[in-house]
Amino acid sequence: MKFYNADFSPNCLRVRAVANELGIKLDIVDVDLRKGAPDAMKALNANGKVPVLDDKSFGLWESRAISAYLAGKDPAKRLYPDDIVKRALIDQWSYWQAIHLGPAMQKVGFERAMKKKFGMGEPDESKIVDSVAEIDKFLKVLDNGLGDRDWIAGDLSIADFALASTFMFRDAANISLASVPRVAAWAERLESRDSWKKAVAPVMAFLAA
Ligand SMILES: N[C@@H](CCC(=O)N[C@@H](CS)C(=O)NCC(=O)O)C(=O)O
Repeated sequence: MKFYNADFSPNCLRVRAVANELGIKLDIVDVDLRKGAPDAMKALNANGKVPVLDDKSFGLWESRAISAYLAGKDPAKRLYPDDIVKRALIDQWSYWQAIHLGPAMQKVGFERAMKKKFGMGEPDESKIVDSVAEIDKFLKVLDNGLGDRDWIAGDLSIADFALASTFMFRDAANISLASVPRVAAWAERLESRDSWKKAVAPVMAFLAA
């Protein structure tokens, strides 16, 4: 399966980690978005955004949908189980990450870490006051949601990978988890998995460059 990827992208990271967890080898095609997406990718995703999966000409975009599709290829691993309650919880946290936590984290990550890296100027804290306050609120929601569970929906699932990728800029963007110990422990648990370490290595190389 061909996978159109960008190393700095949290959306690509979550899919690479899910594929690693499943033992699925993706044929990575690195895309330099500043130069524009390749035609073969745009033919599959007219949005021109990564990630895009090409599974024998079946094109699929939206990272969480790709994660669910890959999980469906190996149901025994139960990363996206059939049970409707479990699946509903996985969807709930995945959508929440996509619509609420993720955008706030991305705004702060861009302003504090990526803006300078992309040569787009110095960080401007006045632009992210609302997002910083939102993150504070959302992290408490996640901390309560985890409760005494190891994983957000009970067992390890694609929702954990969806959520985890949103934290990839946290050190570079100075986002502390000190006040949310269950989130900190969960992040450490997930980030110590081989699947994650392998997926995140190119991100760390990108941030360090
Ligand atoms: N909701 C999409 C977001 C995809 C997205 O925004 N990708 C970014 C990289 S993180 C991108 O390709 N940006 C390039 C552009 O917008 O031209 C997903 O989860 O896959």
